This record gives sequence, structure tokens and C-alpha cells, in this order.
Amino acid sequence: MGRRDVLEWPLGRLDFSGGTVIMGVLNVTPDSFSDGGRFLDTDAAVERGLAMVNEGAAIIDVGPESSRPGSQRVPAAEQIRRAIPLIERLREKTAVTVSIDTYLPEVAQAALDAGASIINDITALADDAMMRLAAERGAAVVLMHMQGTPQTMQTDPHYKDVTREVLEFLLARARRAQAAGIPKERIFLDPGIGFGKRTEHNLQLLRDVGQFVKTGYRVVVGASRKRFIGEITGRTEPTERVFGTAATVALCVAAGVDVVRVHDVAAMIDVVKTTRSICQREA
Ligand code: HH2
Repeated sequence: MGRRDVLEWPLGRLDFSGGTVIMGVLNVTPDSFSDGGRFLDTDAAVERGLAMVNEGAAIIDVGPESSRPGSQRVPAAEQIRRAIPLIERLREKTAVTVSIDTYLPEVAQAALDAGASIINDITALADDAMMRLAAERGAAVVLMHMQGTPQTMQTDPHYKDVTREVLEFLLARARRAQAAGIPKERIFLDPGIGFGKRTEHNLQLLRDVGQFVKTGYRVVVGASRKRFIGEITGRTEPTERVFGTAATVALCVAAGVDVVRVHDVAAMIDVVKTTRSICQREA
């Protein structure tokens, strides 16, 4: 696998030939930490999704359940009700790559049927049924690291060596996924910024993000508007954390991260383009 390859889907493609691409966050939830309640209405969500495509997002990540610390679980039927009409409508209007942010196989299956191509699983395919589904359907998968669950993860996060532990976990899950028939080029690793991590852990993972890139798997990083940026900058409102987010995006692009998951697509596309131009990475 070359980092600069193209991933082909039954509908559309994901082109890495220009370097880092943007995954735009589209949460169809009442309670997401940053955009909760804004896109619960399908019309508003479709409009936001299309706007992000125009702004330069290569992937739209549809999230029907919040995973912020302390969030409540949402049953599959409700996740399907929130996500599927949106994915169908996006599909009618654009060939953009769609990912579904879920750890429930029923939801992922419905999303793939509706035209999604990537399963973004914050539990890194903990459920074997999810692994089988991805293998059978040729879907790409994002394997994310989390210590604990969203309900408990910020109670007492602890690591001896956060980068080593997160890398070991993700590499073990990636090997399992490959053994189940998911090809390496369709596996993305994500350190899970903010998922069972203190600020110092998030900063260490970002500092060491090049080690994830060196594994040869594609890498996703989602630091956008997260709480550690608020702790550093004193910005209590997530929408005020755009410049802090930009610092993380520039660092990720410079380190060769393949996908940055962000809310502020229009602003971050400029950060990506400028950093890419400075670094002029060759494959
Ligand atoms: N972060 C969030 C949700 N899903 N998926 C991946 N792969 N990586 C991440 O870092 C990640 C993720 C949390 O952010 P957000 O979707 O904005 O909020 P919420 O979980 O409250 O909906």
C-alpha cells in the first residue's frame, strides 16, 4: 500500500494523492459536545453535509450517537432513524465518501446499504459481528483507541507509556481485522484523542503521532474542538477552539497523518493546504 493511493468504493472513491484529507463531522444527535442539536433535522444535516463537501471535505462522518464523556447510549433503531435518511439524501446529491460513526453492527449495515463506505468504530471492532460485516462488505474501518467507555472513560485515565500502550492495542486490533479478511489498505488507526485520556496523554499522543504514521497503516486523528484545547487556551466554548484545533491539524499534516476529523472544514482546509505546501511530502 502506498500512502498516496486511491481507495475505490462501489460509489465514489477516496483519493490520497494530494496528502492529508479532511473528514467533516456531522453529528445528528441532541447531545454532542460541540454541534449537538444543530443537525437533528435531516434537512439541516443535509445542508451542512453538502456545505462541508463544497468547503473541501473528502469524507463526511455521520454520527448518530454522542460519545462525549458521560453520554448516554442510543438504541440501534434510533441511530438508524437519525442517520439513514441523511446518508441516502447525501448519496443522491454527491459522491463524497461517507463514514458512519457507530459501534453497532445493525447501524453500520444499514449505513453501508444506504451508501456509506467506512465504518468509524470507537470500540475498534470489539464486536466480532462488526468485523465480519466490514470484511464481507469490503468496507474500510477506523479502529479507535479508548480506555473504558464514554460513560466511565474520564474517571481515572491512567497509562505507564500512553503512546506504546495505544499503539500496541491498535496494532493488535489491526492484525485481528486483517486475519478476518479486511485488507490493510482499508484499515485506519486512530489514537482516540480525548477518549479516556488526560490532557498530558492527548499531548503526548499528538507529539508522537509520527509513530502511528510509521506503522504503515493509514492514520486518522480527531482533536477538533476537544476539551484539552479548552484547558490549554482557556476557551470554554467548543466553537471558540478553532485556532487551537488548527495547531493540531498543522502538526498532523506535517507528520503525514492521512485523515484529520474536524468540525470547521472551511478553516481547516486552508491549514491543510498551507502545511502541505510547506512540507511538500512526496509519497
Ligand atoms: N471523536 C468523537 C467522535 N467520534 N471518531 C474517531 N475516529 N475519532 C475521534 O477522535 C472521534 C470520533 C468525539 O467528537 P464529536 O463527534 O464532535 O462529539 P460527540 O462524540 O459528542 O458527538
